[in-house]
Amino acid sequence: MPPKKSKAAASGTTNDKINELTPDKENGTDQFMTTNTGVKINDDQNSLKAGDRGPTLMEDFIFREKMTHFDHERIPERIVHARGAAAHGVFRVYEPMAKYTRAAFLNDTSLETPVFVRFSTVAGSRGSTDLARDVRGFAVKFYTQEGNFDLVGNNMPVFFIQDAIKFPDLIHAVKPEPHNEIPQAASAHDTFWDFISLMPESAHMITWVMSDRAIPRSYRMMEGFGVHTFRFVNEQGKACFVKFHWKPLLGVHSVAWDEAQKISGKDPDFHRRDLWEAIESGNFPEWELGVQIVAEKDEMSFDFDLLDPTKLIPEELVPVMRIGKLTLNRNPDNFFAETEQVAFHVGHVVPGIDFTNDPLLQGRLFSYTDTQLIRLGGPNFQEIPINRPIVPVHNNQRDGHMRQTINQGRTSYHPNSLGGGCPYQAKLAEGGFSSYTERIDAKKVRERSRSFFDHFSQATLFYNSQSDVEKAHIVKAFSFELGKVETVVIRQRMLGILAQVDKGLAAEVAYNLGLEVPKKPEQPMNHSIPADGNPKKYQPVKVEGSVDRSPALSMANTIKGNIRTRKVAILAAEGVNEASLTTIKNALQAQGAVPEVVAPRLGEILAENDTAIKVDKSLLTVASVLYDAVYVPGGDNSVATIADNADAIHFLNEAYRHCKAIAFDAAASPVLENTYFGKKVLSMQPQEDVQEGNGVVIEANFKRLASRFIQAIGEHRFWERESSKEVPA
Ligand code: HDE
Repeated sequence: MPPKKSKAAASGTTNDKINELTPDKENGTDQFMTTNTGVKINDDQNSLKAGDRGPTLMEDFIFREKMTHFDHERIPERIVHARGAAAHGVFRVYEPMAKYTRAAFLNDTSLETPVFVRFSTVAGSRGSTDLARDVRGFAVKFYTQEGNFDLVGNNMPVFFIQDAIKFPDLIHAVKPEPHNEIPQAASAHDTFWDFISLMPESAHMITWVMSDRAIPRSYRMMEGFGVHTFRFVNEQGKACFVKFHWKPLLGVHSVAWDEAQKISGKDPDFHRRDLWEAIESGNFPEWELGVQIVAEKDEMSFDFDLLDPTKLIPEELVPVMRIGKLTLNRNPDNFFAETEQVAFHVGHVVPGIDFTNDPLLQGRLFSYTDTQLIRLGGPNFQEIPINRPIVPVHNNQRDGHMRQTINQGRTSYHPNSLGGGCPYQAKLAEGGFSSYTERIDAKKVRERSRSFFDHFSQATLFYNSQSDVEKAHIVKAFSFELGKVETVVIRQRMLGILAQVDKGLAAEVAYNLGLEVPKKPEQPMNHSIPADGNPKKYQPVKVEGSVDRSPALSMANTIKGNIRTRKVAILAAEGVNEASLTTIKNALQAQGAVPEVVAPRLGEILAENDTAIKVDKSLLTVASVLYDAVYVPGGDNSVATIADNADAIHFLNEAYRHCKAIAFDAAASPVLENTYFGKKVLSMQPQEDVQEGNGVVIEANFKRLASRFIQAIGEHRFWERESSKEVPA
């Protein structure tokens, strides 16, 4: 018998539990190694040779099988959204939605619909960093009892372009430049901004991408949007328009841009790891599904076109109704088999959900299956386990590469009599899908509706709805990205676009670029030369919208106060005051936070009272950018060591710079003196209010210390610090 695998004793921390040795589900504890034909392998260490110093023999079928399989392990990565992470979960609706849709999974409140959700970045390749400034994909596969429904959305509610025919251009422009394949997973380069500056319709989306939404703290703290307007259709065949939203229960939070760039070096898997660890530790990420419903008769009652994917419906005009909850509760067993092979498609809908004529959506309906044919190698990708519906599949499709189903019988056509007429077509009442009978009566044209020509009003609405801090971040992001553009005329053209979004925004970015905002912005022509040759007809227009501020668009108004899963570093060394460390650690854990003892080296540290304390991470392997907050406990020796350790002081300086909650046991105040912010902060203490203390808590009483620190972490960030002149460059 093969040796049984041992199971390591479970110990305290989350990470220990995650890393605990467990037998493979697949192999159990007593399986022999075999070839793919099931032959038991007796030696997996040596190939078959003519003599122990001789050549390898062709005859070695075990070697050849293993190597051939290895040589074919890679499949083409997704052309966009290549970098991703996913999880399994469930969805449950709160109230029957029968008034709007006949979709069964949105009507039965007792039903838990299994889901598989994949988050992704768009531009980078499979091995790129999670923290790139980018849109995030938010793709949900619902395995419903009426077949699979895929809601393939993003974490921003609008898109760059209005017509799918421009998608290859957009993606070619943002991907690494073709002559030298630089830069990876970054939009800060000439070809991208060349394209954007010539596409005024991208003004709204690009303002979102330059906001902190493009650098989320966690996949678990992002909103999701279906982007397009879809249709719900009820049992009576009556339709309404619907926009889909995902609202994270942990709120919407981001990191700082400087931090994002540093995380990319310290832990390029930051988001992937965060999702994985949260689920492994039982902190299941949750979102509410929201819908904005618009009656058919109101289709034309907005100052923008519902079919235009560069527009959102302000929540002030149509509130988001929260109709159900998504919980992610299980990590994939195998990244390739599930996360890589999952095939989403906007065209996977179930009865009760239907499309609109949004030209971007219409183009997507073609693209997704087409891409799977090459990526997954043929038409049978729906048979891969992660893609299979939970309901049986019966049709007359046959054969093709890697067919898994063994169809029985003679009939693979319909109608037939030999097969008893099976499989039958389902009537509407039997759950058959029937497309919404929208009336179409039009000329066949290559044109865009005039109602799509307002490219700037909602960009302005978005910018106006941001807090001062958010606006400052947008200015910085544009300045960074355009600063990396080498062709001056592109920068100038882009300033012309920004001037139409907001004059102040354009002026600030122009200042940072050392340029003037063009007096008369170059007005790029929007679309093709029309058949009548009159390009004027195609110039963008600006419409006065009925909403000039939408609080829902600002992350400053998100949910705060929940510190579950927030990572807190406790900087300690030999001689730490055990009570000072443990009391705060326990208080944080009680609130669901994840404190980790970070010390100059791994192993254990001996506290003042001789208790041995386990070190979770050493200063050599972590950095402040991987934590949400930091605490320095007392203990003379520990305080002296930390005060003298350049990495520890850098840790604190950086945490301050990134506006994070920081707490000091009053006995650890000497450490503060070596930080750049110490003097300022000490002069502001003591403060009862964490806001007044600007997120830095210094306190001798452990109970008060814990409660003020927890309150500060719950605020997420103290962005006001950024205006401080003392922040080092
Ligand atoms: Fe996609 N998109 N897309 N997209 N998209 C793909 O399909 C495409 C668009 C989105 O985790 C591809 O299987 C076109 C908008 C996500 O596997 C491809 C257009 C939105 C994912 C494709 C768009 C999305 C994709 C590449 C313009 C938000 C990742 C691999 C008409 C609503 C899904 C694949 C996953 C993936 C085409 C625009 C979301 C090539 C042609 C708008 C989340 O088929």
